[in-house]
Amino acid sequence: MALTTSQFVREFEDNALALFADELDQLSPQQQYQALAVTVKRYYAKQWADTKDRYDRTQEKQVYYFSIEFLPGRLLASNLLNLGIKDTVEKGLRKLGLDPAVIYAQEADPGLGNGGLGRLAAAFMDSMASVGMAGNGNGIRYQYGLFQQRFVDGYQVELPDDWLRDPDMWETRKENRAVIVKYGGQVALRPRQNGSLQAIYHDTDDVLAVPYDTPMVGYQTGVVNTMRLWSAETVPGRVHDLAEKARINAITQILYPDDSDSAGRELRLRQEYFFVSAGIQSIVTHFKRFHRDLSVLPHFVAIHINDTHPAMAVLELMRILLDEEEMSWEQAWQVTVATMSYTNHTLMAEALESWPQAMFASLLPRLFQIAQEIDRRFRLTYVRRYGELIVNQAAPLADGQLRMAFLAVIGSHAVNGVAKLHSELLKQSVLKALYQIFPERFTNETNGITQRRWVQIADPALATLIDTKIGPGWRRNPLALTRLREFEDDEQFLTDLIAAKQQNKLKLADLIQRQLGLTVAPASLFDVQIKRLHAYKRQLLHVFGILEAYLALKNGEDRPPRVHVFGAKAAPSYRYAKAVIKLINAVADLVNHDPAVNTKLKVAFLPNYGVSLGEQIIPAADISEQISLAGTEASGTSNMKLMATGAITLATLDGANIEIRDAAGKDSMAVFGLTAAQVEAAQRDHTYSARALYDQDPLIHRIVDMLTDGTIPGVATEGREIQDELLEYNDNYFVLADFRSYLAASRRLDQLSQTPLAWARLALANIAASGQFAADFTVARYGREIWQVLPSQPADE
Ligand code: BZD
Repeated sequence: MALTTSQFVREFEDNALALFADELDQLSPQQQYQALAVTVKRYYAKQWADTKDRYDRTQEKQVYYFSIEFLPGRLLASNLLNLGIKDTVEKGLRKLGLDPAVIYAQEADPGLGNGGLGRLAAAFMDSMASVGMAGNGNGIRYQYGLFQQRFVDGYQVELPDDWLRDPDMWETRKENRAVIVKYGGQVALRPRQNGSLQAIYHDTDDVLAVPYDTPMVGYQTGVVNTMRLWSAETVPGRVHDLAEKARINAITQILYPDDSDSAGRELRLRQEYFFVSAGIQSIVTHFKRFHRDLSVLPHFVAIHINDTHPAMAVLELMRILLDEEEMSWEQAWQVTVATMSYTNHTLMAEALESWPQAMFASLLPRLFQIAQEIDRRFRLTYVRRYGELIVNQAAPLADGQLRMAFLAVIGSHAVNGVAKLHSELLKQSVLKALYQIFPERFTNETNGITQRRWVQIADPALATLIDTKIGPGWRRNPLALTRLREFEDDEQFLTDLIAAKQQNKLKLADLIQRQLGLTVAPASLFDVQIKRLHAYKRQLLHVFGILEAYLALKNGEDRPPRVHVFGAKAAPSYRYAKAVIKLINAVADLVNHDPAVNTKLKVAFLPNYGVSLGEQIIPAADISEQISLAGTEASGTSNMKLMATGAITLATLDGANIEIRDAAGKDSMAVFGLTAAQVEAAQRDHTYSARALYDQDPLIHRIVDMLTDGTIPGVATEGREIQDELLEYNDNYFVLADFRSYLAASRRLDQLSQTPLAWARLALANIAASGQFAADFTVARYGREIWQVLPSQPADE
């Protein structure tokens, strides 16, 4: 877009005046932000309308990505970058005496997700627009996002995230596209003339689903796709008492704050059906504007089920095809399976959704009938070939439950995990029986990230430095980053790389100072672990590493200075995770205030980790902690973001760490710990004893004792709980088993840090290899292998 600075300034001033009847310098930063957003909206509005119009005219195949979570992050800088006007606009702002960073910070970061799954969904939206794929998001417009986290006395306190208090400047309410979603009631089946059955619904509770569309601006493609989020309202003209109104509003009021856990609550089931039914209805309605025959739906539409939360899309599409389109079961089923695909994001038992049949049947009676019929036919079709046992293990209905992952596999033509190891383990564990029946459906699609946000926007120092060496081509095609390898012996470049990192560390040090009142030396190694707090992610192992360093320093040993940076939210009901949060904060208190160690060791736990805080932490990281127990982390994506900005990974061979090592070279990562196969064997044969390690290893003994012997003030209760998990429950996540090997790997990094150029060379190897983890490539692969949708701007892979 050929926008000049003066044109922008004029338009911005005009919009400010029109919106607030005042000159720019009279406005609050929030008002300035709003005026700027309106200005930017004008720059893409036509492209958005044109994109939709083009999709209607060409009838190219549409992907609908169904996800109960989306974590897009703030959109202003991203929209400017993608429109190709970021530099111009920032210049204009400065000319007006305004600081772009201050204005960007006015935007609320929509926390409409818990973690990796939600962020991945948003990255896919950005990438689909950026490679020119017709990708649509379908989700929930939560009125309150994931809680805001504070620490009070080291404990996590959750505050409501009222992110819509100031208006969201990007969404547009599409009242004319609202649909009705029906719950409860009874269904009567009446034979039709043609022999099929007509479903008649009585006494349903009806809710209006109103869509809010947010533009997904492609990176200099002219493509603007749509993320559609649904909000629940009362149906106009119907009389409701207060309790009913409250029940309706509750549907889209809050995000469930459990990561990798199934809530199993009726409200959650209502939420799932809400956005699934609204989404499917709107897809079918739109489709019917252009086609009569729904049997061709899979040629024009792919629906993706992001984990099992939208798995009832299978049932809802069947319902519409059977009851409203009067298709035969066989044809409806063939259309449904050809349309649907499913991604699994976790192997953890507690995350596997299964609904009590009674609950499901009373809330969604017609869907339950369809589930029963799917189950009946599935058993009938496969029992002879695979036997009772396997069919029982794989059928959607069993033990009074409806098992959503199984329903998703049976109702989809493709199923994938999110990293190689995870996709293999899926086939060996939770989906084993279904893999035997449908081996051809199973694939792997390793996750990806958007370098645009994590490098171009969050790390301009690195981005401009890269430009000087290989030109700006990597900004469109991140694989071009591999050309940086040519400079691994260019000492000047390595020195510049160190300087760019230093600049970012200064900024983070400043943030730590402002937020925590803690002074950290930017010359220290910044050792970062940012992700949800979960036992399997083993923040505890990281804490034990800190305690070891503390003891060594107290003992007079010398160590290179390190700052340990944490960001992590715990699910409000997750006791153990909250205990670890308290422990980290208590250890921070201990070491940060001890003059005997605090020139060498600091702990900074920044509250309220999310996309925006990630943008400030990631560019400053030297070490990326990816230390989950092997076989537990499906992929991880902070591992990719951190490598892209030149952090060196300290990792187990888990999730996408494996692909990262393969890409960057095995010496570019500090690997430690048991392999997934070793963990599996130890679990199977019961050969692991945490107590034995505690008894035999004096260092482990000492550190485990520190949890309860008063060395760490204020953790009497939490320390005991954690100690019990280790010693009484035999350390489910093998923290003690991997401890020595973790320490050794961490010490190797200390060693390496003594030779800054050698360190920088490894950082460079990581940056150079990071391009293959662009989500642009991930969605292109999904398009080729699963959705049968091709990018129109080929991302050259
Ligand atoms: O998905 C995460 C995995 O734990 C990561 O390893 C992986 O990188 C990302 C993206 O594939 N899973 C989740 O984030 N899961 C959830 O957020 C979740 C939320 C609610 C209920 C169940 C799971």
